[in-house]
Amino acid sequence: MQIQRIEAIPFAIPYAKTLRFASGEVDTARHVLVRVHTDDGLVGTAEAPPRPFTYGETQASIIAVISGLFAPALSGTSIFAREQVRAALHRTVGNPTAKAAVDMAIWDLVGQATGRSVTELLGGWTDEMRVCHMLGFDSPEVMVEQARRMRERYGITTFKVKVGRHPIALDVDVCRALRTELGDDIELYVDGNRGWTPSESAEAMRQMADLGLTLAEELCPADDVLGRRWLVRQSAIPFVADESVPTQADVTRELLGGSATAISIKTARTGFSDSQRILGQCEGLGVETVMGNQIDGQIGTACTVAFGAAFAATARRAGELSNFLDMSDDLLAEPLQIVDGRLAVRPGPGLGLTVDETKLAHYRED
Ligand code: MUC
Ligand code: MG
Repeated sequence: MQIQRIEAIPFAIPYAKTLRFASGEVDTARHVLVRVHTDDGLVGTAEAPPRPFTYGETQASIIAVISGLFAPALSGTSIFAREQVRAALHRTVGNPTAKAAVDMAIWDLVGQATGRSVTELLGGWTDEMRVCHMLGFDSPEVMVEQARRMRERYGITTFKVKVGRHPIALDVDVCRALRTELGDDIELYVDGNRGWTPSESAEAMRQMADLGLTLAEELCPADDVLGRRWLVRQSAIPFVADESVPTQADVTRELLGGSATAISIKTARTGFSDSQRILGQCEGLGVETVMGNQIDGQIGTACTVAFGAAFAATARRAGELSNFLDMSDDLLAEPLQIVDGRLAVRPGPGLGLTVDETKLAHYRED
């Protein structure tokens, strides 16, 4: 069962509501659908979301690296030789979401070929996760209203609040309003996307100390090396590294350097193979993880839940699995459903994904 060819198809689906955060904004999901074909007719599916403000990748660069380097390097490789696949991908530096999508599409093939779901192959812990919704920048009234709607309509009770604005009161007011209006039974945590300095971050966390926040993510840049260590030392809650940890070595550096005390695992950037390694690293070091969101569509979200549900350590917390609700449409023939605040792993072998070919024809850009 050998890899024969790889398609990298650009598509664009508008958002119903623009997501704004400290490092950028997204109003259209301009992603790349990755399809890995085998010599006996199986097709593995995943998607790569270009995030130039986080990893430097663009839709064009993802297509170029997959078509120009990864496809020729992998042609003829067995889908079961995952270490060979990984070695071939890692010969190229960077390009995390392009590598991750190819890796996950090949895991999808392994599942299809063996009649097992990817979740079973990875760890088989459970078949669903609690969902956390990400709230982008807006006024306190609008953000409270969105959270309320997510709770009423989908049963979601965990929210990651985007922060990192100036003045910091803009974000402090939002978090306070969410806690006051929605009560004590919702979980709230914050993600600064490097928007603040270490001292602004410390001041904001002081002002929000009574709000029962559970995690603080990338409040300031990891490149503020000493400032970030100073901030993390005084943090009363786990400090999550997200965009500062696209590789295993980055995880080691951030944790051992004292610049983070928890890790966001994003299958969109480390696929299944490297996410598995990062999870092992974190468990071995006694560090908590959260399943993060790379502003994923439904295919990316199905990948995140497939991985998150596979392990006890990743299924413990709510995973960031609902960004697709803010999109106007998607590519899956059977849309993902969040019910009672939970998202189930897709049934069936592999990742269980069927692309609606009419929708793909409509949204593809090549
Ligand atoms: C997140 O958790 O930061 C926004 C930027 C990025 O790289 O990912 C998203 C969500
Ligand atoms: Mg983040």
